Amino acid sequence: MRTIHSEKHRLRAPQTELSGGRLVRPFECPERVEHILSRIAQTGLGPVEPPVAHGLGPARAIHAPDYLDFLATVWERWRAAGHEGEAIPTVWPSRRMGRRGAPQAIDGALGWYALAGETAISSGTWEAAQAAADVAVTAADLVLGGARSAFALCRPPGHHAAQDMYGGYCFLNNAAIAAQRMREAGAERVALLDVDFHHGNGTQAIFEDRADVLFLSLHGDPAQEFPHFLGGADETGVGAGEGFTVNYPLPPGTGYAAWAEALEDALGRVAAFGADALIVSLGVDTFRGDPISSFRLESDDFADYGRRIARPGLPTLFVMEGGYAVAEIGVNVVNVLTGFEGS
Ligand code: SP5
Ligand code: ZN
Repeated sequence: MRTIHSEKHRLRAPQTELSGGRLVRPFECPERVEHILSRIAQTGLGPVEPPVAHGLGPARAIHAPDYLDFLATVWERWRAAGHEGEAIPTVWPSRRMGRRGAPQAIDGALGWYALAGETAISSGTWEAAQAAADVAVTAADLVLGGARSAFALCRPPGHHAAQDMYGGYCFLNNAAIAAQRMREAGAERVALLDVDFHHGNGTQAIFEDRADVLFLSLHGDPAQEFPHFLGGADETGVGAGEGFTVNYPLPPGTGYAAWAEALEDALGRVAAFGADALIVSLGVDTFRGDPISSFRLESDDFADYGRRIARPGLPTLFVMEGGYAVAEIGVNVVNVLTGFEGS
């Protein structure tokens, strides 16, 4: 399997994450990618190649113009306002507010576009986010060109980013951008399976009113887990998209047997949908050692579910999302990919 990867991910290197009332070193850190790359080399998974630059066109097909302008300028505006730390929102257009649109001041604009406050913005964030989108598009093009599978080693991740919202470590929704790319290249139906521990709220929001992209997500129950406000089993799509959103919220402590049962149901729906291609939002924060999550998958379980994901026999694009047990992330990710390939 070919991997697409950009060194520009290193430009996304914030020093702070607001966690438990403290500013800590971010869980979503550059070493994650280094561990995955060394495991790819160690196992001989396949070549690692840089992305083709596509400009903002593919991102514009998913994200709002004002949101992209915000991302492109937020860091300069934050510095121009005289702030010395990294950009973190402190105020939101919460319930019973938010009638006035994005405010002029950067402090207000941050809250307007942020869905969470843990994700600090720093100098190279926008450049890294654009490179991650290029990675996803380049890998999607490999699959469109006839490859059985490809791995988009995206960083920063994407599945929490909606049309006009960032947070949960995400800025551009790499998997959604790839799905749209596939649609525009002629795939009539795309299934997007999100196995990250967290609900893919951004991806759901982007596709909830569409019948051409089936979104399925296995995740920690939002009653207990981030992102808290989306991901219930009763969210099944909107309008023409009714029936094309499927959520599997699972309780803290979920182990592989229960998780795999949900996966089997999801794969059955992928087959019934008649997808032309499958995109996997691949987060390995379901691992039992993950520092911010509560599922209990073992490293071997990742290989097992990689095999199961191969079963529908679809051209498959894996897009990197979360996973914060850094020492084990390489083994867990590559286990999914080799499980898929070996089956
Ligand atoms: C892509 C992705 O996996 N994003 C996840 C973002 C989660 N950020 C907030 C997590 C808060 C978790 N707090 C639990 C701490 C347990 N020690
Ligand atoms: Zn996650």
